[in-house]
Amino acid sequence: MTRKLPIIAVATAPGKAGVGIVRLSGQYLRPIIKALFQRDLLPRQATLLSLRDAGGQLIDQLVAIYFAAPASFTGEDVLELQCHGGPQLLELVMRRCLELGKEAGLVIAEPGEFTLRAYLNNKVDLAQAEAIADLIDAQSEAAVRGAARSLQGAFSDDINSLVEEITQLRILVESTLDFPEEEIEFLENAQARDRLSAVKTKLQALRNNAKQGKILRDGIQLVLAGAPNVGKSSLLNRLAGEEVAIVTPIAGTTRDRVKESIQIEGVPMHIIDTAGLRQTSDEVEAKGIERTWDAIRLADLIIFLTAPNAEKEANDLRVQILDAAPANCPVLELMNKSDLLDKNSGVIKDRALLISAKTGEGVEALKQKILETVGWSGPQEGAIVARRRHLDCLERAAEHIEKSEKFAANGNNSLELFAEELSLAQNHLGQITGKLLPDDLLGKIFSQFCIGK
Ligand SMILES: Nc1nc2c(ncn2[C@@H]2O[C@H](COP(=O)(O)OP(=O)(O)O)[C@@H](O)[C@H]2O)c(=O)[nH]1
Ligand SMILES: [Mg+2]
Repeated sequence: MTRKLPIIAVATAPGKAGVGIVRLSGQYLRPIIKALFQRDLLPRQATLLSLRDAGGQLIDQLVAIYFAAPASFTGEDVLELQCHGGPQLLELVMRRCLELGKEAGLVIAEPGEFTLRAYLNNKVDLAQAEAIADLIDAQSEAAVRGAARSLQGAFSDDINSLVEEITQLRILVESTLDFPEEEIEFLENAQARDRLSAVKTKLQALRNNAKQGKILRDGIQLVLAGAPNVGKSSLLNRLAGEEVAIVTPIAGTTRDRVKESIQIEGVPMHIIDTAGLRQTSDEVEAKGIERTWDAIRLADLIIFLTAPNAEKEANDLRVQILDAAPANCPVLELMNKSDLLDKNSGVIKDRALLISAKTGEGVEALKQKILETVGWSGPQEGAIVARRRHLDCLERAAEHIEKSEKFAANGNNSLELFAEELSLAQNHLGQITGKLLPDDLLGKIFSQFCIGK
């Protein structure tokens, strides 16, 4: 994975554009530059140049910028060719570069290889490298800002300072282990317990921050489920503000999943409207219902919709849905068609939130309820973006801190185990920024990048 050959790729998105950029990175690009333009380039200067094919015909007039190693994105020599942004033209530029760079071993870059090199050359740590991909993929303004902050190192700094605090604590413990006679009263004297609880508090804050960051990055998979005709598609349309799904009084209208992404206060919500759950002999509808269950099994949040006069079905469905929902996936029960309820007749159920997809009643309150239910605590000053991977590492670290706390409570008899748990917690934190990361995981992370990144 860590090959040393010079690489090339189109860095801009496929399609027509004013400008398209071809980027090269390698340990020593000067011979390739010379071959392309018959001259050297001064670092960090935009130079207008002509690129010609083997027959001397002009391919494009372009602006070239050369970044000399190590002062570049990848830490290697980098050459950026800012061409006109036509797909065919960029193809020709690439081909010509590959032709002239053949001798130097120039090859087409693999997905994420530029960023991988930046990581391997210590230009960014792993969390920052991931933030580059997250910045590019950001689905909302808040996610852009969070990714930019992670890229600047806000998340990594927090991780590193926590690792440092744990290191200090470990040094303290391990030095005591070398002098057994001093072990007595160690935990009290060194205020080890206080320091441990400070670490724990910090870690908890980091986990909360990362949890928010994951919501910003990935958004929420919100599944609308319920019996046919309760108004699931109407609610989707109401939330989306347009007619995305077909609504009719005929039960079984929605047969396939309809997806729509919206934002609630900057939080991306991927709403999945599903086929109503019921027994059916219709083959297509049955397939749709199977897909509904699939969606439920992958949801971050389920809205279980009911309607007046459909309470009987609801009682059966509620159990089945709660059963199929992933652990930790909240199920929000709503009663739709509140406009049909006689508000004075006492049929209003207190258990379910009331809304009307038809009139819009309760929909604003529902949006707030959704944010609250997924644990969104509003736009934060220092928000970052985070991934499942980060949350997993933080969770494992927290488990080891918990264990170390138990050993600390045991007094001096368990000092060694105490230190061991601290070290394990550190390892998991280190994986976030890439220290102590297994190699296969590294490949997996970077292969998810797009080509040219
Ligand atoms: N009165 C009233 N009718 C609604 C409301 N929401 C949906 N409906 C009607 O209920 C029927 C079924 O709606 P639809 O959204 O297709 O339900 P789905 O099968 O759950 O997707 C349609 O005739 C809708 O116009 C509501 O809030 N109030
Ligand atoms: Mg429907």
